[in-house]
Amino acid sequence: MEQMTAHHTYETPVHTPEKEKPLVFETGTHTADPNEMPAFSGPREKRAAPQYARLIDLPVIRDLRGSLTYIEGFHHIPFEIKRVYYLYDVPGGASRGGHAHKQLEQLLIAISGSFDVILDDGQTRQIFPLNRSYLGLHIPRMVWRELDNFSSGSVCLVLASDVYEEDDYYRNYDEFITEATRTTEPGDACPTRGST
Ligand code: T46
Repeated sequence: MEQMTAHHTYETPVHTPEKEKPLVFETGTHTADPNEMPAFSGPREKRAAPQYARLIDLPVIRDLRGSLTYIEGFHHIPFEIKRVYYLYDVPGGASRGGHAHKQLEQLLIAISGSFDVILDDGQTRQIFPLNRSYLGLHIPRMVWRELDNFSSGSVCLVLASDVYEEDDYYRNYDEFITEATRTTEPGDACPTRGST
């Protein structure tokens, strides 16, 4: 088995589709709640705070030529993939994000290098350090996100559930918080779903 690099903070077993193993997520800043699996039941994934964000351990095929990871919509992640984009050439000290989506769901992967994702659902704010190309962070709708601490040469791959739509963004934190805290159930704060 390939050794983890110095940046590795998760105790994550290598995932091969034919050999399922229990998943362990442990870092200084990240606590995963192993209880109560959500409706989506991909290969192996656990709920983590904020309550509706999840780290998903993606399949890895390793052989002497290297490693291959694949992602199928509605199989490994709980949505159909309608858009792919990636962030790269991020200068040292720069941050991205600073918004939430009304409907969009995304999976973020540190395809190369590392960066931190700070998530805030209006109740919980937590840092997810990403540094593994087989580890995806699923961000459901109505979660504020900020990305920073990009390492040199890092690449953030994003799989999105829909095409780009500026109207889907909350780019003002106060507006987001007003809407997110208006409903009683976290993650169910989307105005287009009829919450009042
Ligand atoms: C997110 C983080 C991780 C497009 O025209 N099409 C696109 O698909 C996207 C994603 C962006 N754009 C335009 C909109 C802005 O004029 O590109 C410009 C930069 O977008 P933004 O400031 O939203 O970029 P980030 O890196 O702050 O955020 C992006 C995504 O927008 C967002 O959904 O979660 O990456």
